[in-house]
Amino acid sequence: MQSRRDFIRISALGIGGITLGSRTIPGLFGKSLFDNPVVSEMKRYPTYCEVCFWKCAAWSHVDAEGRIQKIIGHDDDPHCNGRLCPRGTGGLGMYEDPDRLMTPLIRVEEDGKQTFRKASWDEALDLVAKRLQELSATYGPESIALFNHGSAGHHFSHLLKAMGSVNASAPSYAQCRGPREVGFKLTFGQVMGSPEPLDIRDTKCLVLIGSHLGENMHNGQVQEMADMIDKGGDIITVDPRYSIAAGKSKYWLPIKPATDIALLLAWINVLIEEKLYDVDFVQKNTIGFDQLAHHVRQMTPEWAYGITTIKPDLIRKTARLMAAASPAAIIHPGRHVTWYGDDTQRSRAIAILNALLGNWGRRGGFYFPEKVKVPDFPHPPYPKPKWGWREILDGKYPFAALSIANTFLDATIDEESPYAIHGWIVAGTNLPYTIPDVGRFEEAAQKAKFIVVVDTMPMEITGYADVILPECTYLERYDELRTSPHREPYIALRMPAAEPLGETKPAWWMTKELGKRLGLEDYFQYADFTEVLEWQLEQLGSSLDEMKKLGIKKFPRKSGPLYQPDNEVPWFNTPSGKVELYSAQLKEAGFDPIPNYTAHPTPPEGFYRLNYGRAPMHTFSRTSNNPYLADLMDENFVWVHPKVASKWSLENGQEVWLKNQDGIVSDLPIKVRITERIRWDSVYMVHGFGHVTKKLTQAYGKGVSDTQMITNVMDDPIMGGTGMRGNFVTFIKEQIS
Ligand SMILES: Nc1nc2c(c(=O)[nH]1)N[C@H]1C(S)=C(S)[C@@H](COP(=O)(O)OP(=O)(O)OC[C@H]3O[C@@H](n4cnc5c(=O)[nH]c(N)nc54)[C@H](O)[C@@H]3O)O[C@H]1N2
Ligand SMILES: Nc1nc2c(c(=O)[nH]1)N[C@H]1C(S)=C(S)[C@@H](COP(=O)(O)OP(=O)(O)OC[C@H]3O[C@@H](n4cnc5c(=O)[nH]c(N)nc54)[C@H](O)[C@@H]3O)O[C@H]1N2
Ligand code: SF4
Ligand SMILES: [Mo]
Repeated sequence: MQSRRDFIRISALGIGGITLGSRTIPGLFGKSLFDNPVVSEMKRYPTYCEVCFWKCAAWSHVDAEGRIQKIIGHDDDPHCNGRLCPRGTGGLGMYEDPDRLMTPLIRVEEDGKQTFRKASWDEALDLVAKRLQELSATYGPESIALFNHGSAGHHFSHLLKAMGSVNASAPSYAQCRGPREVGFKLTFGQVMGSPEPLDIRDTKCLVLIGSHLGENMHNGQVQEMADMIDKGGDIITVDPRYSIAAGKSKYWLPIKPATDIALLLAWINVLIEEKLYDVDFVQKNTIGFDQLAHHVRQMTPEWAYGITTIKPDLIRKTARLMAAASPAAIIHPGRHVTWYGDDTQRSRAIAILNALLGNWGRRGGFYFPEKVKVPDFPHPPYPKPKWGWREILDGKYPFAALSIANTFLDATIDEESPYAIHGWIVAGTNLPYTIPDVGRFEEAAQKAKFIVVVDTMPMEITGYADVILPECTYLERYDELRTSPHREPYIALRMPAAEPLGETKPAWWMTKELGKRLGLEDYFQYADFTEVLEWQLEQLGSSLDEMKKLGIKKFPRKSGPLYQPDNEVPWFNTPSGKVELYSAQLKEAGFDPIPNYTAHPTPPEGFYRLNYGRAPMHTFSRTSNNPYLADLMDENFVWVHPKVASKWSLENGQEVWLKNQDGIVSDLPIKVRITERIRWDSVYMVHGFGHVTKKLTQAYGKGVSDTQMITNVMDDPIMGGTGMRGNFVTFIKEQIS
């Protein structure tokens, strides 16, 4: 049966390909990015990196022939302190990638087969505007959803709101840090945001609970961690895997997966029973201490040992170490925290432990961040939508503060619902590699009546599009000003270092053109995005000229000191105005007011828990085709404990297929890496590989996609995060045909 939407592997169509007259791709071959070309003779243009969302400010260096030769971190930027991570340095590969999307494409049927044909921008934009308008007229503008991640999302969410929909969603919430934000908001009245306001450089004890800094290359944090180690600070790493951070730690706690809450409660028990907590902070600034103390009384290290496999003595020693360092001690809140569905509660336990250490607003703990408020370029008020993502949730996930991307998939499948989603704009997110339960994605993609994808690469998501709009890379465009919270408020400019290759265009241009076609020109009252930047910078007392020279600009703090002054009583944005160790809000909504440990299923016989994470030289699925970064690592391996390897007679480098608990077999094989660094009950792989699109000539067919194996999604009932670590895999040594 032919489906509404065949997945088109943009292959053999000859549609990508960078050929610009006689110009060959600069630097792609025969040059190492890690060489040192003479940058002093080059022109430099400010930018901020888009290879991940740490957004390091940088300079693109361009030679006399107009070729971008190198990207170097901005010395004054606290996100990078002049040093990009390997991915940022290799960001040039995003620009030079020979497989880039180069022209708009429209899905057509030829001889009964669906394919893409090249289209002009006018054709493509006319078609997108027409289809969006039709959907809007038939089902209301609210039925159009935006899936976004990264800078393009800013421009498209403005367009979406101007159309009358607030249904925009990014995987950085329900697939990433949502539970942490809710856990901290419930406890301290404040979310962590990005970058997290952690005073790592001055801390004396850093506790990492599955935060694998060093592989998770969030630049400023990794640098500060290195500094604190140099200054003699201690790290305690809780990770079932011997991570890079574990190798730098005073204590590595190889916890049994899915049992962290028990360890956290035992640590709380020790701090309270041994009176190691910050009594003054707790008395003045928290509510619910007595209930907490009562709650954890039985949760001794001995109790936790039986659950976590961490010895009682080690639990006590580590609790004492953090207490001795407090308030210059941090339990890192983590970032990708959607693990087991009880993630908001785990994040609450982390927040509570931090509160007991009295590190809020203290040097070496949490500082008070501040960011520059960049004014919105004037536009008419947005129309008021009749419904939005909250109606889609229908009371589910009561503490969700942002939309839940996967519920948009459900709302697309549920076509008859009054809150059905019918049209998708996808800008900068590779959904089938990002949202767990690919079957659900497939079904939703079939039901969607129209899909437009805005991307730089022919990633898998483009195979589902009706129209593909090729965006130029961050090195070829202006974008909104970066204004992230930090110790001092900063703004950073991104400007092009080169003309867009091929027919590619920036998202701001696409949205303006679509706005024009949708009768929304009032929302886009500028000929060029530089007018927006010029206006905004003028309001801030700067100018585009100045920013082109500076790249980043620092402003004085207005919100007060970086740390809590001793003579002032802090106020917390919670219902009680205090840190809520006991949460009446959660209780009222029917959830545990203080976190509890509940057991999770363990792998059945012959299966191993699928664990996954980051590699320092890659970001999700977006960099696996990057020529420079693929040079450093071009496939993922499945890490297997020697005991398991021996049981299965597996050898290093041997290819196996994986099968999960629901019978899903990986499309591709993956090579075995035998290592003591992983527990015997788990296997590990780096996320982002296993591409099935042939047009990704570098990444095609290499490794396995962890997402394909994640079909058991453990929803967080509090806020809707998609717990992904409850999946188990076994090995298939011969391919099943
Ligand atoms: N299985 C599994 N799933 C996960 C995770 C995991 O570890 N394992 N991690 C989760 C986390 S923490 C997060 S934050 C999300 C990340 O999820 P995503 O951000 O969706 O990750 P990517 O796979 O990198 O997809 C990014 C897409 O943006 C495109 N792109 C890159 N640059 C640009 C640009 O300048 N403009 C446009 N228009 N497009 C661009 C890329 O080509 C790619 O198609 O994934 C989540 N999902
Ligand atoms: N190089 C690189 N850096 C990145 C990214 C990238 O793509 N590449 N992405 C960025 C983004 S968006 C995010 S959200 C972060 C994610 O990075 P983090 O938030 O640091 O980490 P996670 O991906 O959640 O966790 C991976 C670690 O958790 C461990 N783990 C698995 N199960 C358990 C368990 O039950 N308990 C404990 N304690 N540990 C467990 C794994 O062994 C692994 O070491 O990384 C960011 N930094
Ligand atoms: S941490 Fe690396 S990839 Fe992320 S923004 Fe900074 S340089 Fe770019
Ligand atoms: Mo993330």
